[in-house]
Amino acid sequence: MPDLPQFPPGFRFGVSTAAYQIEGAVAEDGRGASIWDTFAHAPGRIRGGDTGDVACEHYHRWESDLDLIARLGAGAYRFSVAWPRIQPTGSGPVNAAGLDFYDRLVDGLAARGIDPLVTLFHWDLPQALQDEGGWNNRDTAMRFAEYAELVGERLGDRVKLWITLNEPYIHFALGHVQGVHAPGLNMLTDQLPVVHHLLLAHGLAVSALRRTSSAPVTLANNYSPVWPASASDEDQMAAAVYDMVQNHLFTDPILFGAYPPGYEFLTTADVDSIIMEGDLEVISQPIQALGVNYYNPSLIAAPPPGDLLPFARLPIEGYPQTAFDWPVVPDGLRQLLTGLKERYGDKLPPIWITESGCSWPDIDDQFRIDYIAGDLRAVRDAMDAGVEVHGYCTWSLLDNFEWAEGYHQRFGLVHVDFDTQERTPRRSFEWYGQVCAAAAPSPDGHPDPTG
Ligand code: GCO
Repeated sequence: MPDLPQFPPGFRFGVSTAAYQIEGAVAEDGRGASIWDTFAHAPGRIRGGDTGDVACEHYHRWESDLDLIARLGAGAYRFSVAWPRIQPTGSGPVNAAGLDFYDRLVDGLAARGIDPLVTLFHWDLPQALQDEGGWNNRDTAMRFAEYAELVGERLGDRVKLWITLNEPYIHFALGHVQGVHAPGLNMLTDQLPVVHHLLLAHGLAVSALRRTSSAPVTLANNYSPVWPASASDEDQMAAAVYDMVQNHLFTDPILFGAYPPGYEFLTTADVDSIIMEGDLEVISQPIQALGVNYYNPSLIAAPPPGDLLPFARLPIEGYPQTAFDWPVVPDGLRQLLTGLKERYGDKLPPIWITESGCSWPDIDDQFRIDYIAGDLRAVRDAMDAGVEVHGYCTWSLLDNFEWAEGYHQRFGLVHVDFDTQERTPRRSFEWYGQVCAAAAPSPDGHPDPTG
């Protein structure tokens, strides 16, 4: 039995994936192109020239993959719906075959006693909407609400938790400023419309899901405790700016109904030409949980002279490193959870850890076992300090398409041979199965994800 602290009755253990990273079948059953199809096929964008065209062939192997989750004994499975399967051009009539796939998936989970946690947007925006400006265009938020309504109407009676957006900060920063993710833009000024329209899309989707489902709604941000490189004013200022953009920009408007101080640098225009009357009321509708994706802290210094960004990220030395060269700092998860509690107080809803995991290639992966155990202990420490946490989903069930790294980073409890599609459970799979088995059911026997 894993040497781990006890979690309260009803606490859920699960696994996370995302559509473009595992499904493949990118041109089947009416699916339209997404910005990730376009980006991955652009020369030089993805390590090794990899694409998500085939990935883990989950679209055709979903039943045996759900059997793997059931073998784990996981209580929850977080996956994402590919918008281009539901509406190939991001608007207009439903593509029935696409929605039918997720209908079967949700029924398959129910048949195995696994709660579906559904992410509506895990970065695969329909390319046709990007051609109209993407998130820089306010209309995209309206299209997202229509998409959310269609999915809510079909799946809303069985979904146990909705996640509107996955990591809007990462999608904004890496996709629209650094250009290393889709849509591959380098917007160095006037980024506020992208930020605001993502948040507005979240708010409009909350309204749509309220109309079509009784399940709780959240969104998942990638949070990172920010460590200033020194006590100098310059490093402290840079760290404060980074903390604002990564940790507060996509959370304050939702939980406080206001942007964090200092956000104005994201535009040269009058903010009232972007933030319309009533928008913040839509964005700040109550959510019933907050999704937290955690990987590591951020060590921040003032940028070198002439650098375009107002901060510089430094490597964190002195900690074990994953195969992705990310530092392993489990206490960073405790720091960020207690930090969220300190900042948001009684406005902070219960937390779901929607992602936590590491890139590690070995089948005999004690490294991954130790990683997950460390994060679980950090979660327990935060709960003992008063933070309400209702579940933990590790990233990921399967090795999969790791964005700009292609298939060179392996995050799965299960190894995937991408030449044969053979799945091989790692040692961490068996270990995590024991963690799931130790989960105490809630008094009513079938715990609600929000507890
Ligand atoms: C993210 C995404 C996942 C990644 C995982 C490892 O957090 O970037 O949600 O799709 O694959 O986090 O980077």
